[in-house]
Amino acid sequence: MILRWPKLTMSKVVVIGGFLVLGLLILPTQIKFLGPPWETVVQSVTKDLQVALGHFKVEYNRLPVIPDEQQTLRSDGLLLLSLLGEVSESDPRGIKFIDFNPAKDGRWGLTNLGKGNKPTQDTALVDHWGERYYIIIESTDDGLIPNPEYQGGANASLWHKPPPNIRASTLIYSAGPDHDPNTWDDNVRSWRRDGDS
Ligand SMILES: [Ca+2]
Repeated sequence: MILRWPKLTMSKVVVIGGFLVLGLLILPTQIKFLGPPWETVVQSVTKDLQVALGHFKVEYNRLPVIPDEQQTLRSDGLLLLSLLGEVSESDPRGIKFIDFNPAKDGRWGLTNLGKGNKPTQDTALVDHWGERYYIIIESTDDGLIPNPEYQGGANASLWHKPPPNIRASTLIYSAGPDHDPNTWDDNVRSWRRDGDS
């Protein structure tokens, strides 16, 4: 048996061409709708902050702030200003360890900037949902940080059991789209869920 391509009439060509044009019109809209994966972009900021803090420590053999044990810091104040190269007391060499764009509509960048977009005491770095990041610094010299997700194991499930400690020098996370740092399903963290940073 010989298979033949169906004969193309002018009307079929018009219909197929119409669908092709429609597809080309819809495709960019679909791609725009899918948009950038915000979780991935937000996680890259948490990792950038981690790297900047690491560079600060290599440069000065200390961190911009010394937190109390298990204290959770936020991406603002002395810590942020020092990384931005704005505090001569903690960063005498005036090194800019990290830089961010001004936030738009209170989201995704630096808020409360002063004249000429200069960082001020009130400046904060906010995530895609307008919240400051959470930062925990290892303070016991054993290379471990208590996992903020652990909650005594009470929130363990069949699929995910948060380890009690994470091996890292810093843990940084975003509260995610729901703005709540205690709901971990949508939190964006700098470390892997299985406990390695
Ligand atoms: Ca959350």
